[in-house]
Amino acid sequence: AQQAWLAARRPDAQDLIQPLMDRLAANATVGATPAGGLCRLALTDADRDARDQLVRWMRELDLQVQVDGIGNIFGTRPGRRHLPPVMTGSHLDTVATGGRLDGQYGVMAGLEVVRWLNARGLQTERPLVVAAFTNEEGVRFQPDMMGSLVHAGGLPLAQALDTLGTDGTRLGDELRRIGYAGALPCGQIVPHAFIELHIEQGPVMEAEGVDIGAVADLQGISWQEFTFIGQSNHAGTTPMHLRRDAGQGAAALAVAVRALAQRHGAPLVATVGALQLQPNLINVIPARATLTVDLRHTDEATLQRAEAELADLVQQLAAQERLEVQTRRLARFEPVHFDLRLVRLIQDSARHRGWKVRTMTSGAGHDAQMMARQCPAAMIFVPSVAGLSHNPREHTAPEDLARGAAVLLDVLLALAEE
Ligand code: HGY
Ligand code: MN
Ligand code: MN
Ligand code: MN
Repeated sequence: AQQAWLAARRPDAQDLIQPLMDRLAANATVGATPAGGLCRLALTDADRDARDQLVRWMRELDLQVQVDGIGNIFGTRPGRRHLPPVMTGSHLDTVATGGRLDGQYGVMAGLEVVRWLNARGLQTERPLVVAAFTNEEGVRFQPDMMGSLVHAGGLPLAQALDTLGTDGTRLGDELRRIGYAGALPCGQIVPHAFIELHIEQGPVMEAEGVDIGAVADLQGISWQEFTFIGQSNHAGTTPMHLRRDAGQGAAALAVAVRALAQRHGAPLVATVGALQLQPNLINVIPARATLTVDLRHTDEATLQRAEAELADLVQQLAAQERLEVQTRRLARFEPVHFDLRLVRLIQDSARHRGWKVRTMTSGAGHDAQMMARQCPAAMIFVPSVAGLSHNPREHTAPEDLARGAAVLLDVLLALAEE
């Protein structure tokens, strides 16, 4: 029955291109950067403006809008029956040097599915929900995927609200300041299934000429911050053997982190993304050095081993440079395996449309990995040009964006009829 229902209704991807591109272009006017990307750190004014625009669009589409205690926004399209809804969604916040598609694409495509159904007066058995989760990127407030993590019960709301940002602000205060401390209890909406549409943000699909990625799993993520503490001193008068140079500790660790990743080999990836020296002056030996290490791997035991090796390295370097060292864990998520039945629905839709589909592992973290704690979940990927993301030059061809939206529509409708 489902297949027949689907076959009778599926739109050509072409039908979706223009409205989707128009919606993405309108969305990209909020928090736009001179480089042509987006800068919408969670709970800033730019994030607020994007949220306000989304709520306006949801209301225009006759969706019932609800906001929960961590600021997650849900737009519900009623179904014929009061059943657990089929949910799709992603995030509106970005890294400071973000592109126009990361997160945005999944939310805007969800709105386009609703618009397509409204235009045809089609009602699904189950309600449909489009979601925008708070603070997926975790740049200003850690951990990342925070809104969906609280929704899925992985982080108590009170603890999340007390999180202090890298700018010293308290998350709960910022949420209230922008007007998105909502009344809906977190986790109240329990979906029948969750599907997230996202750009790959990596080079694999483009290299292999793949149209649709059916994401079956997502690698584990470890975020830590290390602070080396030495002694600031005069750069000219202090002999090398008398120094306690925090900067040397941090620089040595950054080099050692890459060697650790090379020793383990793919798919382990390791990144020193942030590094601050204090007092950061040309003629003063650094007293303190703070750096972050992002480790990821598809296998939990290997990720744990890499973390243990990193901990040993940090201790060795601190001893060698006669430094103290403090460690702060900022996020830790185990690898996630998505629901194979949903993965197959994605594959079926792509194949039925004659497109090349590949089963994939996600290198990036996504809200779907948190939703997988609450209900069956899976992701649809489309290719990223040159594999670029977290970069204003992030780009995906409109035809590819439309293909992803068409597969999303197929899968959501199939799930909404069961
Ligand atoms: O870091 C990540 O992978 C996610 O985009 N926050
Ligand atoms: Mn994203
Ligand atoms: Mn991202
Ligand atoms: Mn992400």
